[in-house]
Amino acid sequence: MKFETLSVIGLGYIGLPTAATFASRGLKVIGVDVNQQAVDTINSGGIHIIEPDLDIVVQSVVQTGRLRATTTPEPADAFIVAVPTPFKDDKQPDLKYIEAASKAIAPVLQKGNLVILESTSPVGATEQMAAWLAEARPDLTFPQQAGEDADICVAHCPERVLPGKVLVELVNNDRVIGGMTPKCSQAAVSLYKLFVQGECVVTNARTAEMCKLTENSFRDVNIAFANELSIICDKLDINVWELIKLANRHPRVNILQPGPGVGGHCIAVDPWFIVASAPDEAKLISTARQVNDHKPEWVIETVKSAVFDLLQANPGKSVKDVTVACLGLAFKADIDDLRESPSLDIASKMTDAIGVAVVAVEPNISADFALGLQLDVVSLDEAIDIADIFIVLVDHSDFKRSLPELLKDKVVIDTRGIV
Ligand code: SAJ
Repeated sequence: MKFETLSVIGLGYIGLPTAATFASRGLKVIGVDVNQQAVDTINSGGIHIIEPDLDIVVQSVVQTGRLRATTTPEPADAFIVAVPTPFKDDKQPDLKYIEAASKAIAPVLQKGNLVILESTSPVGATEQMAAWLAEARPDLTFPQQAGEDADICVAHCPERVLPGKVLVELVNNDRVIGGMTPKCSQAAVSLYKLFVQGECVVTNARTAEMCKLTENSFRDVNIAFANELSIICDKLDINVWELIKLANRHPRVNILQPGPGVGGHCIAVDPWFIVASAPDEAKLISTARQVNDHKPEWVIETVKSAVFDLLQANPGKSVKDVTVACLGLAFKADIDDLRESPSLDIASKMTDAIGVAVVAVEPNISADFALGLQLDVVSLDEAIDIADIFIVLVDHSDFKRSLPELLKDKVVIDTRGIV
């Protein structure tokens, strides 16, 4: 299959780097997003997210006319759907963005097109997307109706790139390609091979869906183990960081790092898709989610004890005279992404939970963005001057360099083990 034009639906953390990378390999890429502001920013050569080197690539492909953004889908040889797949209040997957994307591209589909779902999805979502497309376009045939003879090929090719290293991992990681038929898989392989240097490994759509969920659940369960250890060690007065370093000297032990909880739109979400599909069977996966989700509450309780100790030592002070500085709001180091961030959760709940004043420091967000957070966001220097207690919530590289010295004589709760 030959591809000249590609349309990427959803220009977020995955869609935009993917669109830009394809464009940098010579494809004519049409990026589609419902957010007019994002579309305008991209068309002016800028980016609306933080990801190392992405600005340079986007600027170059927009300048050469290889990437153009719009809010209205246009015909193309292939379509990549990279929209969010959140969960609802009851932790059931919410496919409304995939449904909307399917309905938006259906009118411009043409015989011979390939449609790829990249969004992390519950098992069965690719078949569901194909069903929505078929419903909207009864004049075309789809793999669920015509198998290998279908007019439109459909595949699931989950993204697996690490935020902060997206451009490198997009090219180097192996790619799981799950076509609804072998022909669909081959079509998708020939598209990704335009830039993927890793191996493109073929399977079916359901296995590809489950594979992505499995990878993130594996990590979630392992982080839960580290988080549980940190709570046990606190109780037993053992330094968990030292403990993990020691245990990891065993040739078959590799424990991950505890933190304030698990954030992001992936690891904190995807395991619930497995639980939703097999609620009685997915016991460990569900417990791990609960352990990780509980960690922010535990951090707040720890801060409460520190505040209590501080007031005991300073009888003239009352709780509202105490200022707690939350250092970091992003869900992990060196990014600006606050989605599902346990750090933001902790900072936002602290005043109500304990009664202290809270200031927050997040070097990776703009002043304008900070204004919308309903938090007193200050510079690190200002926080050092005014706060009584410091909680290290994110291990940003800058923090790793400066905090050990800056917090030397301060009351510190270090959820990341960097000071
Ligand atoms: N975390 C810890 N301790 C650790 C590692 C991570 O507390 O030892 C926390 C982080 O601070 C963060 C959360 O876990 O809050 C998730 O961070 P992460 O770096 O583990 O993963 P993500 O969410 O940035 O990206 C993951 C990756 N999946 C795996 O590594 C299996 C990435 O490859 C996926 O593409 C991405 O999810 C996704 O989009 O699904």
